Amino acid sequence: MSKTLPKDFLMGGASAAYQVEGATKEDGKGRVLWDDFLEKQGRFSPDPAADFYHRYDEDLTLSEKFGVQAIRVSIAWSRIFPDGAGKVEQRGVDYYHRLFASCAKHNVIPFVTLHHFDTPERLHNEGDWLSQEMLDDFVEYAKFCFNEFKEVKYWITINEPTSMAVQQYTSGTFPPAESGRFDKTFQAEHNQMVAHAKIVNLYKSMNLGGEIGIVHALQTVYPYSDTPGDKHAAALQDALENRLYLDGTLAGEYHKETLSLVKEILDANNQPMFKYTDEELAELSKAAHQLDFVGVNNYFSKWIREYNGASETIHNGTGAKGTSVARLHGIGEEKKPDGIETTDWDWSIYPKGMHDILMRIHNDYPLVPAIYITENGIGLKESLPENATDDTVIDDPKRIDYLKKYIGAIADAINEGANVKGYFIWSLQDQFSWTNGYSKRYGLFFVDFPTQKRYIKKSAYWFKKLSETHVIS
Ligand code: BGP
Repeated sequence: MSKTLPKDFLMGGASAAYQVEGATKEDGKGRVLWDDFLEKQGRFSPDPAADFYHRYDEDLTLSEKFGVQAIRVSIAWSRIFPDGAGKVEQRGVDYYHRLFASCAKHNVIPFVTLHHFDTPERLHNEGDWLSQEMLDDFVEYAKFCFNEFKEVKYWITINEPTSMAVQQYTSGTFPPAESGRFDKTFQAEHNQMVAHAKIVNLYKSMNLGGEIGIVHALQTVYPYSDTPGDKHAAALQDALENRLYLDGTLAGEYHKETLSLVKEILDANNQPMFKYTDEELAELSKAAHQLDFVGVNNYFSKWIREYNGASETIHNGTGAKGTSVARLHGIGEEKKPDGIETTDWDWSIYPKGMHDILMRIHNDYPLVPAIYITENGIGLKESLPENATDDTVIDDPKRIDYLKKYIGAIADAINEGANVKGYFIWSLQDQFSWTNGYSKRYGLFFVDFPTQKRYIKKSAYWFKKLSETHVIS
């Protein structure tokens, strides 16, 4: 029998400003941490991305047609405050009002993220999430948005605080590209949680009648085997990537065992424990008690085994299968059990991981009222057939297969009690990928980047049917 989703389950598509808008130098937009980094790297440019800055109405027209009832967008902080704080750029403000009006016209609900990896350049240079100035300016920017964009009813404070911190300071794939600095990673994680909490508490005190949440990257971590060493290594990896965050934002307190795992990682690397104050902990607790929802981004799971060597990470940024390496000193190494299917970017395809992380939130973090899947999908190498016409439909059976399995796992978790209220596919249309450029496509809608023409993928038809029937078939 086919699995089904609840009748009021929301079907959405996800995006992020820097990955879709393009127009990075238009209408007074300020520079962000990526501009210089990508220019120096010389591999790919964030322009034109999906040219969403000019084509949002076209994409929202497609969304309405294909059963996409909600869309995740982010506001580019540097379009509103080009320098991170101070002078407001009215053209940026006007753009987002136009975007939200287009959402309303097409019956698409916007879920709006305030920070999706795109820190303004000046604040990044002053220490990014490690600087107090950044934290204060972020709260001010959020306050401005809440007062200005009253048409928005769903807010997300920060997208994937863990990925940001880990990629900035542990694996070095995001600017400033430092590696092995677990002390900076944990401090940046904590600081983001405090900023998030202050913003939740502020929003709730404003009584604007909307909802607010946070989005976490939660890759389920399993021990490679049942040995105590592998189990402990998995617990350490989980503390780095999931547990500290889940505790801080969903329970509003760091559990003793979580802190002891964090300290163990730092001790092994001769690095100091992150700093936190009682006042900050009180802020976290207050926010966790008022949070409306948590967003879960889950693509893959990890298996970790004991490892005692030096840190070494090789990021697969080209889609050359089998090239990823991740071994972290004081934690463990990634090793997939035989038989686990992977994408070209070595991401495991493991729907049970989605189910398990949802049940963990349901069981271990009872304060959370609701869960949305805010990102899930598969990156594929796709191209336009040579003889393509305007009506060409791109065949993407692997995506349909992936979605069926993962959304099926979500339906299972809902049946077991998890309050999952919606699903956003990553991504709505093909977009710019931070570390893979334009070769890793996730969209329901294919974007021919040179012409910016949109083509429909078969998965969009599949998605439309699911959105209309709520039957996964
Ligand atoms: C998430 C980010 C997204 C998006 C996605 C896919 O971590 O929130 O912004 O990029 O991952 O990642 P990638 O483009 O590296 O495949």
